[in-house]
Amino acid sequence: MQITILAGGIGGAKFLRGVRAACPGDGLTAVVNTGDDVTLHGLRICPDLDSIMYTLGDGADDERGWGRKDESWRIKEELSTYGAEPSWFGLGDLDIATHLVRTRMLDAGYSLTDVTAALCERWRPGVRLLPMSDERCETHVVVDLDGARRAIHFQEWWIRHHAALPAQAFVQVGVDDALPAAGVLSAIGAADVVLLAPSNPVVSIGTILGVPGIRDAILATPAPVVGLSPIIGGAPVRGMADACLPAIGVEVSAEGVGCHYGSRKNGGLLDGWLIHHTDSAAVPGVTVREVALLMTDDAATAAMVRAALELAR
Ligand code: FO1
Repeated sequence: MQITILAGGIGGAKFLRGVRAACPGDGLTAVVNTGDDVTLHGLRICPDLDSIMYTLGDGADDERGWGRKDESWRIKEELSTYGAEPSWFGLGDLDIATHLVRTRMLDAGYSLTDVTAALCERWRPGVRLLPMSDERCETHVVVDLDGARRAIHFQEWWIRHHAALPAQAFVQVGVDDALPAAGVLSAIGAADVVLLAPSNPVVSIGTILGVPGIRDAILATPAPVVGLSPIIGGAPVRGMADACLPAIGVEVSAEGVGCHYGSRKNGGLLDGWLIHHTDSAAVPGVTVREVALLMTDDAATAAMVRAALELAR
């Protein structure tokens, strides 16, 4: 069976571990958010692709959720000693090797898709990782800062400001010139099932859907589309979806996000919507099912995936 998953960073990575555990032998393709990508100190950094690659490749620091386990920060300390800004971004020594290889390959003309495949030769994630686009399509956040309204890079908003500055809007810089990466549209069109991971509906799933052609591919695919709610009991399990949803006028609830995604019967995305058993959600035109949605370990996540595939059937 071919399963295609739209996924973001930390939540997406955990979810993909469960998909891999629940579906051994199936063809698994993740379409990954690259809106968080950033160039710092001359290096091209792809946080969501790296979080997923490290997590599936058993190299991630599970506590932090991003970056490498057994990491050290000597270069970061040296950079701040030089006063080389930004000092707020946590660049680990081991992680820098990934960015050096990626940056060198991109500078040599390889696509981000090819670079990701090359890095995965080492990490063997067991899931094909596709960037949503090979073009730069960075998420910037419109905020009021020092008395002026301005757009700052998502990473600065997320890390330096802990998403505490109210987001007035999210802008995908470069999205008009972005195309889905090679393989993305066919991965959606030829899938037996499409899953929306319990990732941030705005800056992860929403960003992927913002790439011209991807939303239409979801609408057109013959495969059932099932989403899993990232909101449990009115709050995100992790991350800061509650700082993002108000900016697009969506209620921070399983029902709010489900209705935001909408039903494929009337131009939306979903056929099915999995919510946590403590929640309730009425999503017109969408079959809602209540399951345990806490990804406490791979077995729990695999059970969620099996429930989603059951709903898809
Ligand atoms: N998140 C933080 O909260 N602080 C950091 O210093 C930080 C550094 C970092 C470096 C590489 C990387 O791949 C991810 C990093 N993240 C950090 C996580 C990242 O900001 C977010 O996980 C994603 O962009 C959102 O999913």
